[in-house]
Amino acid sequence: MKACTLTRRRFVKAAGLGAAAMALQDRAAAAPEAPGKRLNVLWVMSEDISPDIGCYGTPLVHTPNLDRLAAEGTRFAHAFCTAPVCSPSRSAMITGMYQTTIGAHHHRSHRKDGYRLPEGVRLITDHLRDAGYYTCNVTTAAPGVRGSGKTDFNFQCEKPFDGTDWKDRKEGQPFFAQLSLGVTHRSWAGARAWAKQAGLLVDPDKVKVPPYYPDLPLVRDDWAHYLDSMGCMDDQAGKIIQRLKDEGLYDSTVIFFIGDNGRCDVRGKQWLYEGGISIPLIVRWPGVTRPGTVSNDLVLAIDISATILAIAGVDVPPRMEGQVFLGPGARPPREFVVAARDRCDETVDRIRCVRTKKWKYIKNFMPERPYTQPNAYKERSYPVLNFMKQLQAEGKLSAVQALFMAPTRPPEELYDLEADPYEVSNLAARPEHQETLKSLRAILEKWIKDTDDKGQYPEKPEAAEGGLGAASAEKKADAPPAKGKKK
Ligand SMILES: [Ca+2]
Repeated sequence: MKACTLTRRRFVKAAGLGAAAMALQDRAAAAPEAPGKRLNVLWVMSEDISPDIGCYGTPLVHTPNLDRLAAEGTRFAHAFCTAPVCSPSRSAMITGMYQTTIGAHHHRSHRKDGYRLPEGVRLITDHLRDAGYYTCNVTTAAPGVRGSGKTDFNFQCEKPFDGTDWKDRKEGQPFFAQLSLGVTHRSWAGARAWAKQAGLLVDPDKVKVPPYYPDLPLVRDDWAHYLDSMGCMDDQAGKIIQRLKDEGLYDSTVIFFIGDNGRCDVRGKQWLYEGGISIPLIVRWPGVTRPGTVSNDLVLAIDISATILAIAGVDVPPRMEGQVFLGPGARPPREFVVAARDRCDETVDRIRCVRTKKWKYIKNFMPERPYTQPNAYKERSYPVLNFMKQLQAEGKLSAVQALFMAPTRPPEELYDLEADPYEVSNLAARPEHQETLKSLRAILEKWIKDTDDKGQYPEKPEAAEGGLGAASAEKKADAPPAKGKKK
């Protein structure tokens, strides 16, 4: 998809316009086409994907529908989830709050303890319902396509959605639909079967393996299998878009497409490297997004939550941490984003990161523990992890590959993402980068204080016990989809 080659931003820059004018034109854009008419919102989230889609520059994948969506709307090059794993990330998105603020930060820790959201924090669907919207978590997405219906909220709540299909709304009622696509979740069996039939299997010999992985057949195969899932997911996204068109809703519906967390791999899902927190974000907002634009603004997934309220004409609650990032009422772009990793299943950890456009600062609060702490889910689901452990024991990893196998972690990591996009050269101890380190450390410390990051407090034993069931739940989610069944 080459429509993104000359972005509006680059064009404005080339034309010599000032930064302020550029920001105004890019972000405030035009008013919606039909003032007064309330737009529908469709929020599609695909499981466990990094921006590995054609329009993001990924070769070998076949994603014509999402590439077209990006050509008709805006692609965000710097979008991030607030947590690199499902339940904290989705808890944040549905509330517009950092999971660390609302006590939902330990993955699936509140399944048995009746934990409820703090006073004054509501689901965006509650706000939307009050505003007259029909809310649904779509299962019957389009002919031949099922949404997984997953919520995975790490708190108890009643009736987060009104139904499972926007067709059940009242006549003339606007809708908010959330839709989870599960085909990109490991084990990718259903997606690969689709790709094989379509003649779109990715050739493992052609994939580009990150330098922190050993370039060996098992790794190439696993990476190619992940990329295989993109084509099937894109096909499903295309069918959903076609349904909107068939129903005459395409130009009255704002579409957000994202991943719920990064790819399910070593240094991906469950960690705060780019593979874990960087997600695709494509927005088509009729009358607001300009075709084929690319935005380099830093956006958090919780900013989508706030923006959806704005689309619906709902005042964003002052307490909401997500901020409107697009359209009328857009706030100035973020100068940094923060993401957090806490206990996942049986594996206790606390990691925080601050990311600017250039820098990534990571704080390991438990540096005495290795990156590769024992974790049943990851040991079962990440073949590359087990393979790398074996190669490490045999002394066959390069220095860069061995970084992640170290028995302990540095308390702080600092990466220059422009010079080192794979985050393998930790600059935290370099004298010339101490000012940068100090300023990012200060940002994190202030954020922890300002948001009252709940990760700083000990977990209640009953919640910790509840989280141990998460591994078996994830195992169920990993099962290959049965033909014709929910994927
Ligand atoms: Ca996920």
